[in-house]
Amino acid sequence: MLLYTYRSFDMELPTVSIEEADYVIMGLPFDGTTSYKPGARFGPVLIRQATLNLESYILDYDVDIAELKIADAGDVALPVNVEDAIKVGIEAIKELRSVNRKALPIFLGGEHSMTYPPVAVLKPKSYVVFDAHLDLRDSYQGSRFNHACVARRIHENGVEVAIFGVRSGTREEVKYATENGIEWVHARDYNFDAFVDLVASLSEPIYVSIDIDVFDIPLVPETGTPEPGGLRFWDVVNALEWLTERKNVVGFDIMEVSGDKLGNVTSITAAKLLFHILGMSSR
Ligand SMILES: [Mn+2]
Repeated sequence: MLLYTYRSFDMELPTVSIEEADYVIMGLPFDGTTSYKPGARFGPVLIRQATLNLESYILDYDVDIAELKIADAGDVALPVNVEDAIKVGIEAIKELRSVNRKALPIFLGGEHSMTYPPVAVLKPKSYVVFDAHLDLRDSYQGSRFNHACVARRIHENGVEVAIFGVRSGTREEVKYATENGIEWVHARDYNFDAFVDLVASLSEPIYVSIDIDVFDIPLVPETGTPEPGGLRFWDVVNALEWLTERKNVVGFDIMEVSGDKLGNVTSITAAKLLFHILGMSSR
């Protein structure tokens, strides 16, 4: 067996084997450190199912993503303990990369602690994250690998960190960001120019994480820790287009999609974003 994964739905896309793929989707279904609304373990299934509603032709780019070579590696079977889950995730991604090193990976979460495995394997120089939260806590609810600590752990490994769409954090997190040169933009101050100003000078390669809670609540009501006052769909798409056109992006994730009902609003937002990422990355 290539990878210990499973898959409950097929995406509404023709897929190829991992060996021949230019893009690989992999699910990291985990909600072991969720602090408020549970259900992120269903995120990858919900996103795949929500693709059934979408056209594979992306108007914006004149690209039909059904013509791309996309593989679905399934969902990694993760244990409940976060540190064990991170180890298993790392092994699965290493195995994926041993089969195909060139394909662009897109990971579907799962709560934000599942961004550790891809970053550990892909070793980017910069981490660009869209998130309502700073995620710069040293420890939360007894774990240094809680979803609320992910940006801090990544930064401690020498990775440059830039955070967009923030409207939640602690005084300590803000202090840590200031003292450690971590740039972040409040959702109220977010605009395209502010994004470009900050990311233009980041070192490459870049890993991009989209915590789905960066969007305003009507777009993403089913997520672990919703926050009002978020970004619009096109804010994020425009920013990602700039990055994929001009920078070396080695991987994406879409995290914190949650819920227990097929077709929920958050999964539709995430699936549409996934299709846009595939479309823009193929240009
Ligand atoms: Mn968040």
